[in-house]
Amino acid sequence: MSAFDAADNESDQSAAVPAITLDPSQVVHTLRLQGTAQSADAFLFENNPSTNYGASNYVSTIDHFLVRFDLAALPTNCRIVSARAAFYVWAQSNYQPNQYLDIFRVTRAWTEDAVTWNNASTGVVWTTPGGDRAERVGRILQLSGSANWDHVFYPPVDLRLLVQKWAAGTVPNNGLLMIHSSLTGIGLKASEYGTGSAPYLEITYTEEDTPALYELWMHGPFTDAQFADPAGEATTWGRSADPDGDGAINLFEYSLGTDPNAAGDELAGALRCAGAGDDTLDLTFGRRTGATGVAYSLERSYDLASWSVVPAAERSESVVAAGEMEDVVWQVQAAAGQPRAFYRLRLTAQ
Ligand SMILES: [Ca+2]
Ligand SMILES: [Ca+2]
Ligand SMILES: [Ca+2]
Repeated sequence: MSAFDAADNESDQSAAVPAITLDPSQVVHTLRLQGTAQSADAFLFENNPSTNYGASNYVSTIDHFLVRFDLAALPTNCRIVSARAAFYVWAQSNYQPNQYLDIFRVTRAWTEDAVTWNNASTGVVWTTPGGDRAERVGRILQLSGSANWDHVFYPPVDLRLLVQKWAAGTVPNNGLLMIHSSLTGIGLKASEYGTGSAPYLEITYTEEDTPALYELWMHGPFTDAQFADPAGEATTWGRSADPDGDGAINLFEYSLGTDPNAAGDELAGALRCAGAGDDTLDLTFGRRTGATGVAYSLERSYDLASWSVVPAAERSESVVAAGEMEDVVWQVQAAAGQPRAFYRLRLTAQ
């Protein structure tokens, strides 16, 4: 390729550019879900607990608001790159500072034309009136000023992790519950109002495999009731919590494939040792395939007092894939002049 300047002088030819073959699985797709064909929603009012507002296209002041987007077009096995939900406010009254709209994951199925404050569907009551929910997945800080908070979409809420769980079937897609916990009055529009102001969920994704995220794994050992307790993030289900008190935080239990609800399991024996030949040692451990958010390193000591990291260049690695977990073998050579050596595995949260 060459270029020409204004005087029509031609530049030197550039070097040939090799053709790039794009992996089809890495192509980013966009899915925008909005309106009555792609979502269902309903307002819930504590003062009218038996009235269905599934067909209402707006309300002047919300109490609770349910919305569920139809994810049928999303592949089960995919990687969510981004997912953002937005809601249209058309009025604000009695503004007070430090007020939020909190958004939760809904844990019970509901039907748009029958859901009320008391009932999820016809003849089925919520366990918690106003909607059964687990963890909060987002919140919107209310700001004053009609320029930003009247006839406009709120800033979008990041729902990437939740949509990844819905896509993979980790948790069922029962939608979102917005709770108006504030003193500020908010008027909101629903899917029936038209696509210019209906709530929307915009997803970008690739057809790569579902990633091995802690946030997906945690729905195995922990329950919705536990996720519903915000304090549980520090004590029960969060990455840094250690509910079984065995010294391994949940992130490390996830990383090693151990049980976060059982102390005294295989953590102490995570690193298995076998002689592989003269002066050669095989150190084996189980690692979650594709684990993210954690780094694994090997440490060595000659006296059990002073430890140092074994540089990656001083160990060879071989991996035997086995589904969700893989066996990793780090082979090390005996250190010259040392009658004995001790090894330990170190996990570091990132
Ligand atoms: Ca509706
Ligand atoms: Ca633990
Ligand atoms: Ca454990």
